[in-house]
This record gives sequence, C-alpha cells and structure tokens, in this order.
Amino acid sequence: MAEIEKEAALPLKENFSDWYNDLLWMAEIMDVRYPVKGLYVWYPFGFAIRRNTYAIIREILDESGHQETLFPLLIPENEFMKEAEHIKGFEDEVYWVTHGGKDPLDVKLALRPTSETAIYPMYKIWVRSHADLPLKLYQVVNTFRYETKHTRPLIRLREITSFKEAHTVHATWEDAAAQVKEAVELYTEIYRRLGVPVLRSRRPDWDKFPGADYTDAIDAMMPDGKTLQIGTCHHLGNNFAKTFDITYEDPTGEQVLAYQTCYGISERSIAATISIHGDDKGLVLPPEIAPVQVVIIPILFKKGAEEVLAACRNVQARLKKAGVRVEIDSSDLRPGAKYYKWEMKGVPLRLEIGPRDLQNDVAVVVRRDNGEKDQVPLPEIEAGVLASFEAIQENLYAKAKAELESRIIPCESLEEVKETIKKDIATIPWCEKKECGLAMEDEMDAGILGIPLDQEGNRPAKCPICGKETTTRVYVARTY
Ligand code: 5CA
Ligand code: ZN
Repeated sequence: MAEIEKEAALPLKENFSDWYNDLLWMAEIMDVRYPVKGLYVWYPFGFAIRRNTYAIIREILDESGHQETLFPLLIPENEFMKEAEHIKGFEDEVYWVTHGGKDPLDVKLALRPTSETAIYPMYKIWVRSHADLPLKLYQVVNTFRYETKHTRPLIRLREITSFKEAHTVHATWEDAAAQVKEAVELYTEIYRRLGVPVLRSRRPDWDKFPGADYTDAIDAMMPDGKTLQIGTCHHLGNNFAKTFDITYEDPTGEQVLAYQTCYGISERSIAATISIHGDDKGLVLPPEIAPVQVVIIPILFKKGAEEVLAACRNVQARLKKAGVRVEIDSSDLRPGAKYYKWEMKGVPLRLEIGPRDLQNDVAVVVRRDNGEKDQVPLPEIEAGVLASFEAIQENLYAKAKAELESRIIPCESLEEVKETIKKDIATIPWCEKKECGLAMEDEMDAGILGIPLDQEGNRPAKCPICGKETTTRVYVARTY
C-alpha cells in the first residue's frame, strides 16, 4: 500500500487544480495527451460514467415529453449567417470546413458550435399548424468552439463531446417562458440525481445567449469557490422565428410567428459531479452513475480459500440479478492495494468476505462516501446494498448542499465582495440598472453571475453604486 501511494499519490483536494488534473488520469476518466489543444479522449471507465450520466438526462427529458433526434454536424454558411446577434456571439469561435479534398467548396460549412442554424431551417418545414406545437426535440452531439480562454478537460473544450441541446417551439411568448421554467426544473432534478446542488439565476442582460430574450442559468460551486455554469435555458422570443420564417397556422387560419427556447448541458455535468464529491483518495461516485457499484474483495487464507471464492461468486450472481453492477477483485494484489485501487475509482460500496464472515453468514460492507463499516447478513445482501445506495445518494447531496449554503456570503460593500470571492460566493444588492451593474463588475474585478430565480423576502438594501434601495441581491463569484 505504502509503495503504491508513493508511486502515484493523488494531490490533496485542497490543491484543487492539481487534484483535478491528476484524478482524471489516475481514475481513468480522460486522457489529455491527444495532440490537438482542447480535445481529449475518454477512457472506457470515464465513458461508462458518461453513459450512465446521460441515461439520467435522457430519462428525465423523455419523461417530460421531449423526443431525441439527430441533425448534421455541418451548417452551410448562408444559414449560419442569418441571425445577426447569433453570428456576433459565435463568429470568433467557429471552425470552418472550406475544402472537399482539393476542391474549394462553393458554400463554406461551419462545424456546429450549437445547432440553432442547423435545426431551424428544418423547423420552418416541419411546423405547420398550432396542432404541431409545442415541438420539443433534443440531441446529444459533439459541437466545436474555438475557445480562446484556457482549455480544460470536461470544463472548457474545443470539441464538446457530450452537448445535449434541446430546441422547442411554442405558440406564444408565455408558453416559451413556461418552457424555460420547466427546463430549469428538469435540470435541477438531473443534478439532484447526480448529488449536485445548484444555483439558479437569470443572467444579466449583457451576458445572455446571443439571439435570446433572456437566459436562465444553473451553476455549481467547485471546491475552490469558483462557479461552473453547468446548464443554460434560453428564451429565444421570436428572434430566430423571424429570421428562419418559422410560422404556424393558428386556429383562426392565420399564419403567425412561433416562439422558441433552447437549453443545453455538456460534460461539465460530469466535471461538477466528480469535483464536488471526490476526496483525497479519489473519485466518490453517486451509485446511479458508478460503472462499478460494488466491488467484492475476497479475504483469502490458505485454508478455506475455495469456499470464500465460491461465496463471493454467489453474492456477485445474486447482486447482478438485483440489477447491481458488481465485480469481484480476485487479483493477486494485497487487500490494501485493492482498497486503494477501487477507492480511486469511486466504487460506492466495498464488500469484504473472509472465512470468519462466512462462519457468521455476513459480509463486511464499507461505504466509499463516509468510510462507515457495517456487517450485513448474507441472506439479506441485496436489500442491504440497495438501502446503502440510497443512503449514499442522500448523504452526497445533503453534504454538498450544506457546503454550498455555508459558502454563499451576503455582502454589503464591493470591498467585502472582493475579499469574499477569493474563496466563496458573495451576494450584493443591485438596483438592476445596467450602468450600476457594469460599474460594480469593474470595481469587483468579477462578473455578476445573475439574479437568483428563487429569492424573496430580502430586506431592502442600498445599491453600492447609486445608493438606491432595492430588495434584489445578485450572486457574484469567480467563474470557470
Ligand atoms: N444553444 C444553446 C442551448 S443548447 C447554447 O449553446 N447554450 S450555451 O452556449 O450556453 O451552452 C450550453 C452549455 O454548454 C453551457 O451552459 C455550458 O454548461 C456548456 N458549455 C458551453 N461551452 C462549453 C465548452 N467550451 N466546454 C464545455 N462545456 C461548454
Ligand atoms: Zn444602482
């Protein structure tokens, strides 16, 4: 155990950036050695986490009336260039395909940075009548953004490999607003399943999605106190409907413009989950997304080894039948080395079975999230394991929520904010005037994250710039 730890010691989590980088390869999530900046490779273990995470996302979208679809990667320049605000927001980030073989293309093709301009020309054809609405589709695809800020695996990519984007069409502005609200709830639920508590806020107008009426966003707090935007829901008004001519026949037979929304999540969902729950020993995974949920470690002595192994195989078969992803580690490693390995991989439960346990008809069950050890009678092992999964899920969320809440610090002055956001998240009164917001950002040397969606009951306080009384407080944080 000692030698192994020395060979490949994970930095302490308090050194978050080093910890994160080393965890990605030590737990076999991403390999960063691909020779193009901002592009990374999923290890199979990381990819299994991704598959389980996106199964939750798909389940929640499918159950709420969305349908999955798939659009092309390439967008013709003329479609891409239709919506003025959208172009302004994305033109510096687009990769262009200019040639087919040696021939220059007549029409340049954009690699989608997001798919509005791929999808909406088809929506123009598909949306005919009010009976077609609402239309709620999503796809999970790769998108490309020529990011100029510091790139980081799972966090800021030039090829976003796991971009879930939903695009909806509605009859009225109000219907679209209700859809944005629903999307925020669905995202909150997705993150609840990942044990990740979220901040929900309306972005300031100068920070909304290019082409949107407004943007509601979901952020997570990373261990270093910086926030990570892990989902955005945009009300597109009829801005795109106008440029792409998306109209429908209303019940009186008139052609009217449709209203739209879009909302997206990327593999940042996985970055947040592993960063928030992980510890000095490695990954800590919520059972639902753990590729291996239970590892059985046979404790072997010369005498009775066969019996122990047979019992382990029996427990494995029973757990499998109960739907649990379970492995036996019967390798030659010593138990300590096995513990170290599976702890790094974030396996939620470790079962140890040795000769003495067999005599007592029990297994020793050890929880990865809090290290608690328990003896569970073998005849009830399925129920015991499933109950532990629930307890782990609850504990991860509760712990993260308490941590988040304790690190949101109400401030009254910009000086206080500056000090607070060195390690935590601040709130500060804001009169909601743009010039005050921009002046505050300038002085704080940090952006306003947004106006919390859920705030009420604030006592009136003074805007630190103009002194006007307001009950609005905004989140301020350093961001990824
Ligand atoms: N069309 C809309 C909704 S799908 C859209 O593109 N919105 S977005 O630009 O805000 O992106 C959606 C989400 O993708 C963001 O909230 C963020 O969580 C994630 N994201 C954006 N850029 C990157 C990037 N370079 N790497 C990883 N994730 C990203
Ligand atoms: Zn003000």
